[in-house]
Amino acid sequence: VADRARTDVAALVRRGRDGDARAVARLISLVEDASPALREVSERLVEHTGNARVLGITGAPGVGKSTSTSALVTAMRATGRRVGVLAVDPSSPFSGGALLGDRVRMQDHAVDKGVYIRSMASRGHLGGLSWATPQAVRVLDAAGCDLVLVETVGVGQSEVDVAGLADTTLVLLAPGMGDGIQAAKAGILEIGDVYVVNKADRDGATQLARDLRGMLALAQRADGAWRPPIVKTVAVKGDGLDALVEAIDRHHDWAEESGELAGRRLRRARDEIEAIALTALRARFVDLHGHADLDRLAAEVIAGDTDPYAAADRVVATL
Ligand SMILES: Nc1nc2c(ncn2[C@@H]2O[C@H](COP(=O)(O)OP(=O)(O)OP(=O)(O)O)[C@@H](O)[C@H]2O)c(=O)[nH]1
Ligand SMILES: [Mg+2]
Repeated sequence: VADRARTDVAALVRRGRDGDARAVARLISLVEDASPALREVSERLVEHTGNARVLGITGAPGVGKSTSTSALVTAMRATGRRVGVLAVDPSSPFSGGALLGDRVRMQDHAVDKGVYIRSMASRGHLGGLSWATPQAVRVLDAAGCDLVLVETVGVGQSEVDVAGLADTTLVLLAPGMGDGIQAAKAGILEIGDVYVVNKADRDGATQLARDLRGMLALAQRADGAWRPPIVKTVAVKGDGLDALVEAIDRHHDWAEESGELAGRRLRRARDEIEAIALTALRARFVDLHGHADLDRLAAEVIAGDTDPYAAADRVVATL
């Protein structure tokens, strides 16, 4: 409550929209910390959003996501687009090494006014990435970014989460990392709109691209469906970046024309509402039904006075 009293959200949003990077950073912090001001932030942002395209970038640790993100920022800036970057670290808040590396690499862009860069720890939030990232994307959208890049390490569920968040999802692979097997295992064959074989300067890149093409060809796709292209890059040198930008733009155009983009955005908003509602319900459940209350119901179940379904119905009816 003290936080709300101190935070002039309206002024922050105004400054953020004027391109004040510190205001943007502050807004993202409010989101990330689930500040009491979060509701007002969300409310005040909404009329300024809907312009940014969201590009998800995922792949196994070390494939070159951050290097590619940085190279993409350079390429996108060259076309005059304002760019926001969210590097989401799905690991615990205590292992900051990867983030530090990202920050160092991203310093290339530190003096560019048209670029916002932010690392976010997804911490142990219920729902991980899905929780704060959409709001952080909205902050950058409202701040006038034409494009928001969301980088996340492809471990566990996070790459699927990033695909749910993005208008276009890039899946990165690199030779010599056992990615062929990883691709099939992690289900990344379903989530990529554009596949990137990075480190194309290394042995095995051509073979990896060929294997990947073979695996993608096995997927059933309806007529008129998007066929994900494979682009080879050497992110450290910027090689292949023009072709990558072209593939991204082509996917965007297709998604817009086919209705896929509208469908994804609708699904995304729906998921977000559901996640917020369920979080609120859970909080209310805990508020209303402390241990004592549940223990009493449990005792009734044990005594044979009621069954667990009836007991649960009674609880749900109060929410
Ligand atoms: N040879 C070669 N090395 C590359 C290329 N792209 C990136 N690297 C190197 O690969 C290493 C990992 O690159 P990052 O961009 O940090 O990879 P990442 O996927 O972001 O890694 P995490 O965030 O830790 O998952 C770095 O040493 C890069 O310099 C490339 O095209 N060719
Ligand atoms: Mg990285």
